[in-house]
Amino acid sequence: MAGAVVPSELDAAAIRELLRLMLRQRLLDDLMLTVQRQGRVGFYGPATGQEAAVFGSGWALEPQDWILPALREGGVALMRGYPLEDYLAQCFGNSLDASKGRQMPCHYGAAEQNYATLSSPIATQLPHAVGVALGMKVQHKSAVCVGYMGDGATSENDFHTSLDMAGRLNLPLVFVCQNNQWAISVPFEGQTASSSVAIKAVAYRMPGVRVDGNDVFAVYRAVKDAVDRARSGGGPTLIEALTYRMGAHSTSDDPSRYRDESVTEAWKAKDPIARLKRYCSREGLMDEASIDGLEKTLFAEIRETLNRVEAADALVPLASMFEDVFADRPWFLDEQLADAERFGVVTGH
Ligand SMILES: Cc1ncc(C[n+]2csc(CCOP(=O)(O)OP(=O)(O)O)c2C)c(N)n1
Ligand SMILES: [Mg+2]
Repeated sequence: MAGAVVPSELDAAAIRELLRLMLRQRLLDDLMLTVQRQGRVGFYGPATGQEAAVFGSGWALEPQDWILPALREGGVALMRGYPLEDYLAQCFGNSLDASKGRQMPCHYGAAEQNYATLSSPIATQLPHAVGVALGMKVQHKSAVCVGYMGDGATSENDFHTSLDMAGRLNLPLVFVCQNNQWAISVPFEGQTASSSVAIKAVAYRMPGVRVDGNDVFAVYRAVKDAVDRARSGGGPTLIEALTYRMGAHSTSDDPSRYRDESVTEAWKAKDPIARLKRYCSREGLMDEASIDGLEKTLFAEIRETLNRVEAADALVPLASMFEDVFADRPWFLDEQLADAERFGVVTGH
């Protein structure tokens, strides 16, 4: 990072930890893409190329803060202590999965980390973020809510109503948009008349900040300032972390069919992890040999956890679909369960 401006709060240990988290996410994403291609999980949505936006923003939060995520922020749950076992079990949807296989893979929910479960319809998490932030304000909590989204989400009604209400009510809410310049096959300029995401804040009387989303220090600085302001009653901010989706939208997508991959190659030169590695070597925080060693250790840890989680593969009993909705199961579900057992649809309950 030539000319990197390093926030004073980030000491050497913090920078090394950020590098570790970003490297681990890259290795995890690469491995999970292979695992999906081998038919072992049904779906995966990587954050490849966006790690600075994910971890730079997550680092700015306090434990009492809440996160309403979009698809690519699973790493924020991990950095807050969500166990890798749980992350992987959620992808497999097996008997170790806290959501009992009822969600698509990558739809992590980490209650202990104040990380709400992602819901697939884009931007629907933003009105939820408004609700959480309103609750925090009414209860005078020293907490902030972060609502994440992609660039495509900023064309949704839910985005606009959420910014409007957050601005009007001066909520402790930080909107973080990872602008990776694509909404599946639709490029940024193809889906909005706005010249940026950040400019959309103007209409809702809040600051709109565009930051280099591949510079982990810059993302941290922008989000930390917004979080501090929100916490002290200064109201919401919209942050646009400008980055690039280096791979496919998800495992269900092939970007070579609709975009010029020479542009992707050019963005690879701005790879956030390569930039942070160079910074660490240059500043003597970690030399190349130690970084290589760290990658090997991280990969071994991921492989070991993956093998353990996959080996525990046992399907969630079908009868569990009658559980968890009501504290006391109503008569009609009892009746349906009895029918399902009678016809042999569910067994062993
Ligand atoms: C309301 C709604 N419309 C369409 C879809 C299908 N869909 C899933 S992800 C996606 C694109 C999201 O793009 P963006 O918000 O930029 O996030 P990114 O995936 O690039 O991180 C679309 C259109 C959806 N999930 N929900
Ligand atoms: Mg996008």
